[in-house]
Amino acid sequence: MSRNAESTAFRSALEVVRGVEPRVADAIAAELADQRESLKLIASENYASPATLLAMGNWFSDKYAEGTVGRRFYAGCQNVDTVEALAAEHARELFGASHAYVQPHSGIDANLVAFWAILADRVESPALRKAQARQVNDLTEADWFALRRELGNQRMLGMSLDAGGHLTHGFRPNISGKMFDQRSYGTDPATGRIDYDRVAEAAREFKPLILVAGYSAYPRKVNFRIMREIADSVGATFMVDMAHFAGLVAGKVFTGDFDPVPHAHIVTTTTHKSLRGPRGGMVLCGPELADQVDRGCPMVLGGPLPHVMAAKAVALAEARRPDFAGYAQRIVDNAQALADGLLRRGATLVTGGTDNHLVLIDVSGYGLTGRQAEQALLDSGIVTNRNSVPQDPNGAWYTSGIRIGTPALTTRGLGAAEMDATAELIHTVLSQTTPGTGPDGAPSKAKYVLDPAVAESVGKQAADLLTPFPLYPSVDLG
Ligand code: DSN
Repeated sequence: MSRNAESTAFRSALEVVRGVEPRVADAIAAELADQRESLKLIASENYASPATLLAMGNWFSDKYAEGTVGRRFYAGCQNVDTVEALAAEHARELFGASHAYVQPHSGIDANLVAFWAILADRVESPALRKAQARQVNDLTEADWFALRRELGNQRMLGMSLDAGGHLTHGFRPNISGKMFDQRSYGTDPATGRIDYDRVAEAAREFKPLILVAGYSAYPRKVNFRIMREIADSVGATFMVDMAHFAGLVAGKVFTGDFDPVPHAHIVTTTTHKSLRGPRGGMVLCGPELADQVDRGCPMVLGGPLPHVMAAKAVALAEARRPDFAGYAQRIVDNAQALADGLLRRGATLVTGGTDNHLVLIDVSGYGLTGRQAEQALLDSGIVTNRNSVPQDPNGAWYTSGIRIGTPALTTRGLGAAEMDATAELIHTVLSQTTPGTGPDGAPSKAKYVLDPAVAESVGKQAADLLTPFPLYPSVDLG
């Protein structure tokens, strides 16, 4: 598409929206301006292509399409079938999976689909078999009671939250923490890395139905071959949530033992992080779980979002192009340059570095909580998020860490030199911020003191760093 066509498309769309509710059109335009101006280091965010964004804004949004391709609960789904089948085909080809389910609306939804599929496949329940044989009307009260009892209290072993695991891997704020009897594996306190012997020991003791690997704040590769061996040794189903690093798998940066697809029974992901697609989720699996996975809607999902599936098909087609591999490698190169720059300036990094797209700074080395650091960086035009570090003394709200990631800035075109300059800006802010006090003069985990002149100067340097790398250069809203 020419630059002119992209500008025309977005301008026209805004003009139409402005005719109905101008405040929405203004907010959309303001969001682009804000994104253009911020040094975005949120590890889970990215910038989807104009083609991906445009594929979402259309009449596919008007269509109900519960069910799956060729087997819908509504008539007239032939065009939805086309885009869903295309998205699934691109996903299968890209990741080498035998089955892809592209309906989940988010990563949480994708994980719920996977949990249901594993429970339905693994738990021996005569009541469940009856229900699956579509004899729901034959189920007695006692059957329903047995079904709830048999499906509940199953065991899940996943990575602990403060070691970088995700809420949906069996933690209380998510339904998985209420559905499953959960135990977690942490990381080695000396290295910050997964200790596979300890995972194996926990699996032997706990005998989980599901072993989950995957993370949202662990800066290292995971050896999925070893994790599968551990799962097999206790008869667990091995599930990988690759939401954060799907782009590195797609771009063949993570291969062999580090590619989850050949090793896991089931893999879930989001499509909007390093994969650079629309906001949504996806499940990949082999034939043995495919039938249960395809029951995702209406079993645990609301009606599919065909406009988002259209955008998934576009983004996955983009990820199959040869240049995506170069992009994926640059994400990791940039994260390593950022980590090196921070280490050289004296920052403490969890695990001492990174081999993926993210870096976790332990800001207690600067005498700060994660919350203080996050806000001080934000005042200076640097967008990050606070995150727990292993055995975090400040808990999950204030935290002791700042998580930074490179997928978004890499999409903009920033490289190693700019990563070093970014490390300098982060270090300047963190080393010049001091903890503040509450109204009673007591030390505060939230308040901080940063000279506004420092924040302003860093903000200006951050903006200068971005100037040569315009975001959506093809889009001029006039
Ligand atoms: N919210 C995502 C992240 O920031 O990692 C994961 O759910």
